[in-house]
Amino acid sequence: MSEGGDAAPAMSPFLAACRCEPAAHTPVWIMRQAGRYLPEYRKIRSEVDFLTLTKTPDLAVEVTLQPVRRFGMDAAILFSDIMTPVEGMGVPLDFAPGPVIETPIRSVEQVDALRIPDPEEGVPFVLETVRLLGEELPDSAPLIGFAGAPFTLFCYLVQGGGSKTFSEAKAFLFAEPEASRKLLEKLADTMVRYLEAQALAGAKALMIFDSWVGLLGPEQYREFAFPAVRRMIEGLDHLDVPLIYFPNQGSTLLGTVRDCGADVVGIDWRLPLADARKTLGPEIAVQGNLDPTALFAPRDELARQIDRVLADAGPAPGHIFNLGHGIERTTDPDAVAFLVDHVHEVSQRG
Ligand code: 1CP
Repeated sequence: MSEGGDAAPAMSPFLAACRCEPAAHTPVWIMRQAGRYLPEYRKIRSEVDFLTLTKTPDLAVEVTLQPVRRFGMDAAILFSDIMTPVEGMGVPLDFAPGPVIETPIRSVEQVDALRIPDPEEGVPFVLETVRLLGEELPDSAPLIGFAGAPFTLFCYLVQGGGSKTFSEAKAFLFAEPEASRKLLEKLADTMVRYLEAQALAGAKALMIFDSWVGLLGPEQYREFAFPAVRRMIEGLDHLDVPLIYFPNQGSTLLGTVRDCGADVVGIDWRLPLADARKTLGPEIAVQGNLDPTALFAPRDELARQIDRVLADAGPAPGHIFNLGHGIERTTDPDAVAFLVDHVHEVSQRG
């Protein structure tokens, strides 16, 4: 493994890469690294439902630590969900297994009725989990706090649940632009407070998931989703923690994304990292972007795919290895172990 050595940088490889500074090796973690592909996660989930798991700090800490322990990940990600803070806004929430909202938001009156909650009151269990993780995690695996981007949260709130197209949510943007903008701003302001609270509780980096933004054309992105995420990032600028923005399936939007203010941009597998780097420039780090299904390939092919991602990222600092989206639940954990070890070995820099 790659820890130690007299000249080891004071900063963890993950935090160094976030700041485009040289790291001892390319850091690696994977989206949805805590979850159902791990038998130790399934064991806990067989005893409690998902909401209980997110609301019980000891259990949330345990499942956050599981992949760090098993694989030696270079970062941990808080075990929670992007929808968790929405309950405190006054929106009752269920999971089956994705988020379900009984009364979707479809009017300006419903938008006006939403609260911007104090995180210590709305989600004390999340902040307690973050605090406990600060005691448990090694310095080599800093904690990433996270939130949903306003547009992605908007998708669930207006649609009422998961969808392949989020047509109702997108239709609302076109039909009710003013109410939409109001909702997006309210979500941005709520998420600023939520992420700020996570950083104050000890999160070392913050990630904003824009999972559904690839459904938008460039004009709707620039008019609605982008200003809201930019507002969010501006609101967090005063914090001394790196900000990661992940515009999933957003390769055609990267020219706009470049100006969002994030330190790191997550890239899905549809765009080579070299192209992303060209658009984003040398001062923004990239995170990604192995196709999650590559983990089902024989080891030699998996190694080849990993090497290609590393080669695409190039020798400049500022690459955090990750999948291009969340890990599939049928993935063999041994393939993940191979991935982490291979990235560490190949990218070792003394
Ligand atoms: O065990 C279970 O049944 C629950 C499955 C599950 C898990 C493990 C859900 C429901 N959420 C989570 C945890 C989670 N969600 C994490 C922390 C774990 C980790 O990464 O290790 C994070 C960061 C999220 C974020 C999240 N939730 C996103 C953004 C990231 C992405 O994958 O794009 C989204 C879109 C959600 C919504 C959601 N929550 C759960 C599901 C199954 C879904 C997506 C399904 C849908 O849209 O219907």
